[in-house]
Amino acid sequence: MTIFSKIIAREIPADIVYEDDHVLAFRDINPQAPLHLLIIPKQEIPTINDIEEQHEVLIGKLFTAAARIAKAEGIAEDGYRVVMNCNQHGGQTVYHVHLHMLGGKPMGWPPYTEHMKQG
Ligand code: DGP
Repeated sequence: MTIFSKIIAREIPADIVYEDDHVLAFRDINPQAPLHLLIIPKQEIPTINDIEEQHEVLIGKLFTAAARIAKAEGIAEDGYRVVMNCNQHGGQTVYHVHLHMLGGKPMGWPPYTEHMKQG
């Protein structure tokens, strides 16, 4: 059980921007861009390494939700970055898979965030 399961269960508050039967999206508590959302499956899958065939439809739904959310947030045309971190070298801190959606400014390249540079 991670903090994200508590957000899904409404046990702790979050600024939720999207919800359907399988997916929840909310604003990151520590934004790295003007728009920084986390898009998560309601089913808890710890890391990308745990994704199996049975999850393929669900993972697809994350991206369908991402497309809808980008349009709703007004960043679809300008563009945005979607990132999923895995384990320590990937900078993962919450072990419930999530897409980071970053936008509202040009994101630049390479895609290292400040907190990752320090690590
Ligand atoms: P990652 O490092 O890829 O595992 O990203 C985890 C993100 O989750 C990180 O950017 C901060 C965010 N986060 C952690 N705890 C909370 C929380 O309680 N609420 C919200 N909204 N975001 C959180």
